[in-house]
Amino acid sequence: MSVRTPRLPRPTPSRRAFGAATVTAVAALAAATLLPTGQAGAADTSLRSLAEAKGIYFGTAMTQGDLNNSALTTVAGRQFGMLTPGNEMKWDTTEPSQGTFDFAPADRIASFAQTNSMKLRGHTLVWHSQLPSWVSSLPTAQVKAAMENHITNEVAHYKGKLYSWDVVNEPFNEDGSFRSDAFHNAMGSGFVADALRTARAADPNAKLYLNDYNIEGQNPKSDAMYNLVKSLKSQGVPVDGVGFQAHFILGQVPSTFQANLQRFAALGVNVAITELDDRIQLPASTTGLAQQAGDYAAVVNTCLAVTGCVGITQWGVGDADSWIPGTFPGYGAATMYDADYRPKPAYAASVTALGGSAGSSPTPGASCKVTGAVNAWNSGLTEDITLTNTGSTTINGWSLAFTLPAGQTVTSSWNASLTPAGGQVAATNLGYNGTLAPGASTSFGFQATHTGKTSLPALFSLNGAPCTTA
Ligand code: 9MR
Repeated sequence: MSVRTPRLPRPTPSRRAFGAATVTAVAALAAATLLPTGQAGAADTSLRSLAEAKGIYFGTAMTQGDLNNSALTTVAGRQFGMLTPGNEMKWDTTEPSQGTFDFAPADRIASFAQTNSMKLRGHTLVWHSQLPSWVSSLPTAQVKAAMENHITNEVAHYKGKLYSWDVVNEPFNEDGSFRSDAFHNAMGSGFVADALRTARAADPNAKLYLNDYNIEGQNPKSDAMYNLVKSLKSQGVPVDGVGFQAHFILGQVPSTFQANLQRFAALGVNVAITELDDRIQLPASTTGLAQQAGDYAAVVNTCLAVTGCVGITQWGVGDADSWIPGTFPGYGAATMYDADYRPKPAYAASVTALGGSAGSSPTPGASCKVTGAVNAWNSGLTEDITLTNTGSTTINGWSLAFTLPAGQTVTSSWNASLTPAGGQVAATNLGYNGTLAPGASTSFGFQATHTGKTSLPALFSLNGAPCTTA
């Protein structure tokens, strides 16, 4: 994959360099004829496949501890094609004391990515935060050499293994002035060019990014980033992309988002959404979750609309592993998956924005199968659902998420506990039927009112992983 071709025209739909090789096969699958039930054929409707079919990636962030959470890793591997270590590549982990490097934690994340055929974003080399105190205590005259040595060693360790590096993270204050940190204090704004050049020398193929928050819309901070990138490009400094973290507040995706990404792309750099989340005041209401779905769809549509937007990364897999509640007390529910890794409306909205059908979810290799039957009358119906464990490991405790056809509202259920009763439903096992050995099935059912649509629910996923429905 060429590093220096963002200006070159690319054929539709692979108008981006990313994922072009998979476009034909996935597009062919996506075009599979719909079956009479409204379920797609063998199409893989994961975020990663749908994104790749559009020529972009959909990624997530994981930390070391996440590797022990099987519900999380299952969703991560199936749904996301790009991975960013949440903390493990930061300076305090990789060079905790001067000249002593530790890449073991990040290597564990890299290995997970490799096992699951995910690409990696390196995050981050030069940042004022999560910086060991020895760096900020250095005499000013020694900071440049320490920075270059840090970059050289870390980038060399991952040479050829990373898609991109966030070389400099969060260099600006909100008013567009440079943040006064160890690097700016020692080198002035020239630290950015020096860091980029050092990284390029250590790995000529990784795409080199500048990354920041609150630069998604047009404002003094994004103006500063724009002017910096323009100046770097005019000096021939190797900068390949700008990362827009996109830590949004519900309902506040900036109206200038697309125009802003567009002006950066016009400078000849790629743009990427690097840390997407959308925080909601807790408890999240149904209306809030619907607004969040709209926000996610807006982000996906924005990236798709901007040639040069290479992909989107969500910061964390599910609400349980998001940084938001710890930093913004009273806020949370910021990702596409709930605390039990069940897809939320934002997931369905993202799938739809990527051209998938929220009503079809079969995935090759899925470990669950769902069949159902409906008995409908004027304004009511009963549905019997059978869930089969088609995987090779025993399921201990299950939660089957699905989307009801519009107008259906559950009024009672049996053999499972159903919450909530409208729209997105989660059916959870009762005490007696939580264990499903490989090949085993269990059935539950519910009664619902309807307003004309009497079809079966759609988008079934078991503990966060999509089920087949044939
Ligand atoms: O997700 C990271 C969290 O685990 C750390 O505690 C936090 C410390 O600053 O950093 C988080 O990630 C940050 C990212 O590296 C840069 N942009 C802001 C993110 C949220 O703080």
